[in-house]
Amino acid sequence: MLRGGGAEFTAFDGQEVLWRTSFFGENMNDSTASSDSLAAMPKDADGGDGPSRSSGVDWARFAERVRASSRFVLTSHVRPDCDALGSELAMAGILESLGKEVLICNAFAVPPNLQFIDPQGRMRRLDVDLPAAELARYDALMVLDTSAWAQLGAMGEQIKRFAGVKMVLDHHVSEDDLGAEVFKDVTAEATGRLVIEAADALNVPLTLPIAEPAFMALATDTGWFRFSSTRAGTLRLAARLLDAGVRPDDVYRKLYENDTLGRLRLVGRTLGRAEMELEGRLIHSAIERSDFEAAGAHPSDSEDIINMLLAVGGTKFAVLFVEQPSGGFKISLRSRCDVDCSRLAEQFGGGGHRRAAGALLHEPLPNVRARVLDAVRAALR
Ligand SMILES: [Mn+2]
Repeated sequence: MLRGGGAEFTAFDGQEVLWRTSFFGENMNDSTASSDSLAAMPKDADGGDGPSRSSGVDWARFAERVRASSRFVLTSHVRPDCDALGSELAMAGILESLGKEVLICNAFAVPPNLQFIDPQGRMRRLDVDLPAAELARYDALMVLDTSAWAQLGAMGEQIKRFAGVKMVLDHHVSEDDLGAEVFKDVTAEATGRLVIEAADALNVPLTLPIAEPAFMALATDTGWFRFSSTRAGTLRLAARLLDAGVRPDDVYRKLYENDTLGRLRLVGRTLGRAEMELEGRLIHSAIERSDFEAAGAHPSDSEDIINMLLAVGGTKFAVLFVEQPSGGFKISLRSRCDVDCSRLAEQFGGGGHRRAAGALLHEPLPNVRARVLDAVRAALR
């Protein structure tokens, strides 16, 4: 199971990523926050689209808007994934090659496991690395990979206040009125595609500093080219990025072969005690604080283990109980059937999506396990 984001992963892992950020002091009780970052998943083949054709974006208009401004602020969604970060960095490279001044400013810190994407440390965090008043120096603001206020965190207020040109470049279906001109293609498999189409529209050649983050965006949002959003055109676009010098083996290693031995041992302990019930439809496991210590693992190392449980053939529902550093047990729920995770999570004061949700219970493990599994069994019967 790959880590590192992606459209489907984001949907399944929205809760996971959300909780993960909680270890860094944010969103601890934010389990019902909208993290609707599920990309559109077009079912149809694209009929052999070239890499620079898109059905939703008026690229001539986009290019006109870009040419008319000179100092750009780029921003993206909280609980960032590689499509958010990679699209920002690639767009920064494009705009800079046109002689524009570019600031990347977000309402989040780049998560430790994704910091490799920004070797030059270009990402600024609003109010931490950059006072909000600085934004007034810029004459254009571009929001990438989201169109929802709920996903913008503290940048939302700054976007409302911003006096210059405002643009959105995105591929998500859900959309708020951000008071910006919207350049959107919901058939795009990643915002990273739209960024490359923008480069084409602006006649910017694909150098490695543009191509590499764009490749990370494209590869992760398509689950490394295996989700249903992957089309022939996806691979043609990827081929262009490889022509620009991207090394997929290098990117893959940074993304997915970057775990610690502690993480590996934690995975081993957790999978080793997994239990199945209901003729294999339900699978569950638990991680206690002592497991993190014994494995030498960091609290965030439990991320994504829930999805590994679903790798067993025939499983329809997975539950993972994870003891939190601050106390209590986080419950993660994943569904591969019509049982709605968010409804179950809501029974325990949590929330999330149909296919992925979570809650936090301050009770001993035997109680938590009994209560949650009883509810899940009842829902699965
Ligand atoms: Mn995306």
